[in-house]
Amino acid sequence: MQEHTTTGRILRGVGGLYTVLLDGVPAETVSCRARGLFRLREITPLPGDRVALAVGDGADGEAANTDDIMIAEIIDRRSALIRPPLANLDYLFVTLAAAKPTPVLETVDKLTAIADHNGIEPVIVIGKRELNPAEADRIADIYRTAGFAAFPLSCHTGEGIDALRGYIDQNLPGKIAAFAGASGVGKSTLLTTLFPTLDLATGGLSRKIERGRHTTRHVELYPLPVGGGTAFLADTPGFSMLDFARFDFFTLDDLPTAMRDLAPYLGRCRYTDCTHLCEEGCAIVEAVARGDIPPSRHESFRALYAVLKEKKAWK
Ligand SMILES: Nc1nc2c(ncn2[C@@H]2O[C@H](COP(=O)(O)OP(=O)(O)O)[C@@H](O)[C@H]2O)c(=O)[nH]1
Ligand SMILES: [Mg+2]
Ligand SMILES: [Zn+2]
Repeated sequence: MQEHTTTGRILRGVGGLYTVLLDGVPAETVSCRARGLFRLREITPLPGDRVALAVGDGADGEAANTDDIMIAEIIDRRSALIRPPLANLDYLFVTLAAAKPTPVLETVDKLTAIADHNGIEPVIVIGKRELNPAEADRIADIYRTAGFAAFPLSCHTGEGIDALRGYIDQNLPGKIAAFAGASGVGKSTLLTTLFPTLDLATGGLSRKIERGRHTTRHVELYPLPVGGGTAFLADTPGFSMLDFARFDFFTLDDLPTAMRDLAPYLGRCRYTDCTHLCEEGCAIVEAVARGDIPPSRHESFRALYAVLKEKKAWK
């Protein structure tokens, strides 16, 4: 049998059957399985992976059925999350609300640290701004000072939406993104506002987590037009804060370097074994006192330090 290769991106994988968006125009998807060699190597292709496909030519020159196409190789996997199962996530939109529910910055800081540690760019979205504009802007300031892009906005008044849309159009073409945040902060509303073509009503991002005995949690990527390109939005029904927090090994030693506004001060403390909690001569504590590091970021550092010290590792 003749064979040629083509390339594409895995959009979903359920029960060993993958949906792959082929490169090229017009966009075309195929269903296929992975070669047995993946099982031998104990590597599982994941949504988000770029893959090479081996295509066997059927009798009429066309690939006749699913079995004539196989995932042959994973190309350049940059990162892989175990939970949610997703490869190459580029952007994590950490979503909270100015009010209803009350913002919890420690949770935001935990998510951003884990994302940063995994090479994922966190973007802070503060929704429901019209309920408390001063609070929304205060939070945005904290995260801009810490070195993140931050967008206070309201889906009800439309304020701030264009700024986020501009960021998305500029940065997301060709990238994989996900929205995380507590239930009720307004993620679904925002996604509908940003991407009207997304059909939230018929499943997709609003789908409930399937917890049945024979269903495993899976992620699906939705290709979306952004800024003249295509972004891949991860359907993450199971992304509670906790799920994200558990996705990777993360130790106490990783914490200071994973907080991007604290990291530049490392190595500048008086004592080499400084824990940066409250020590004399701590460069980080001094930077907080000067107003160069937002106090809430250091409070989160201390809280997360305590958790990590207790647990040794988040898993
Ligand atoms: N006041 C206000 N409420 C909003 C806004 N955006 C969404 N909501 C409301 O917040 C609630 C939760 O929204 P939803 O999108 O389902 O949140 P999700 O659980 O994060 O997906 C709904 O009642 C929305 O109408 C907003 O900009 N302002
Ligand atoms: Mg929702
Ligand atoms: Zn220190």
